Amino acid sequence: MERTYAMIKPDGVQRNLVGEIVRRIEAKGYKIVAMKMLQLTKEMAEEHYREHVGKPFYPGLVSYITSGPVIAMVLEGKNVVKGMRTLMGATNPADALPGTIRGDFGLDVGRNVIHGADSVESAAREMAIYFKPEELLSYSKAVEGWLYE
Ligand code: DAT
Ligand code: MG
Repeated sequence: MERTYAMIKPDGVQRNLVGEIVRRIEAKGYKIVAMKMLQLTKEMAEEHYREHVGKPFYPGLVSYITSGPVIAMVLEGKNVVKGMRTLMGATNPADALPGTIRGDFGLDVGRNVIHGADSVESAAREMAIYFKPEELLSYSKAVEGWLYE
């Protein structure tokens, strides 16, 4: 089963949106296989956002993502990488549709509430920044027969 890395950003935590966001993820049917709260170091942020080094928004991005606690998660489910991107909505909340997390809860591209990996490869790279392999749990849930045919 596919896995992705997702993270509720410092604004999501500060705005008391953790429960609402986790509720949406669980209601969709994705399984939480790892979750913790932490505050990113500058080094972790630089590794996480290494594809954006040199872009004009990069310094602000690193200072935002390290500005407070985040909720780091590994999620599992059918096509979860693409599905989480859909649940999150467009990068800029101004373009994100109502019904998506960014569309419902964000205004500014620099405060877009949630991160989600953009490919299976990015997901694997990102989850390794935050979790040891043994922290990713494999378990079954009774509801699976009602989520998957
Ligand atoms: P996403 O988070 O949807 O994967 P991304 O990887 O292109 O988007 O960019 C990472 C983050 O950087 C994004 O969540 C918000 C910020 N960002 C992206 N483009 C930006 C821009 N043009 N101005 C300001 N911040 C931007
Ligand atoms: Mg990205």
